[in-house]
Amino acid sequence: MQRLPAFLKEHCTDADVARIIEGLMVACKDISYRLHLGALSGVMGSAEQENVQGECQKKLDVISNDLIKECLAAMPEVLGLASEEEPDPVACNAEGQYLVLFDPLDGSSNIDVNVTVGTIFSILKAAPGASGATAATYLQAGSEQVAAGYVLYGPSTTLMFSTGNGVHSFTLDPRIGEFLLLNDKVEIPETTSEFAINMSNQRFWLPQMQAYVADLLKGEEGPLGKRYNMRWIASMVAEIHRILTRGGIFMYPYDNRDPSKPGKLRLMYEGNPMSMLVEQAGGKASTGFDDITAIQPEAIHQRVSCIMGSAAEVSTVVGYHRD
Ligand code: AHM
Ligand code: MG
Repeated sequence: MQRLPAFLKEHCTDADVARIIEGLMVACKDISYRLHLGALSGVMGSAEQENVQGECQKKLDVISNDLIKECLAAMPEVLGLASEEEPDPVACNAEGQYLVLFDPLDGSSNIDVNVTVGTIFSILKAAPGASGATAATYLQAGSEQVAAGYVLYGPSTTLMFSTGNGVHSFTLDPRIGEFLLLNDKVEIPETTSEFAINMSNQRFWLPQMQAYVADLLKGEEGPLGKRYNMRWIASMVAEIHRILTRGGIFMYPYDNRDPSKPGKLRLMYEGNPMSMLVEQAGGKASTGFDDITAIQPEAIHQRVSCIMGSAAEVSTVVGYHRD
């Protein structure tokens, strides 16, 4: 089985991007180790502080953020970073050309109950002369991403990434501390009968989304003509991993709980990187109205409505929004 460094050398045309992905994996291996020790690592529970979005941080959110930051700051290729856990972008090395945006530990409400979480990353190229400390440097559409991926910390630790030429999956072999290639061309089946959505928000959705899910629930007798099954892990990484493995549709759509937040998930380090992976694997990613990766971001922590997965099912949802 091919090791990650050899695979990157062979398949990634940009050596800087390859080094950044390898560097990120040093931090992710450390996070994986700590998560697998669980309560024995002494890092469970709340950090008793809030992030910029008013969410209560877990100790492991903070530790994971610090581990990744430390790794990236030491890399000459990295101009700056932006994180879910940092209010503002952080400048790294003035000679670097790349920006790394990340959610250090997504789905962290799952940590204390020993359920899958993950790290999500997106890599952008900075304009010449741009500053790593300025938000404007980072505000590029998802279609500009040069690479994106996630590391899933589940029963095994899996890396899934794309540098724009398909999606590749690796598993961490903890015996040798290396990511080994599992599948060099991950593809999402075009159709599905499995959906993932947090149904408790139903009354807050747009009428279009309410109509689509109502039709889903009608099964064989409804206009969609098939019986669907449902999953909800409350960990986007786990949800997208399932979809990249066997198809499906994941939705965290717009809701009007708080009109200032169009959806719960963040565009730049959740919506965009996951959209790149889904699209590179043959699926689709939309807000219901627009392609997620076409959105011109206005803020680092901007929210976005996410509907992504098997291409035919996402097109069906887009159809409900158009009509
Ligand atoms: P987080 O970045 O604070 O962990 O929030 C993102 C997570 C996603 O992984 C998941 O899809 C969603 O929040 C679950 O939210 P909810 O608890 O509302 O179902
Ligand atoms: Mg998150």
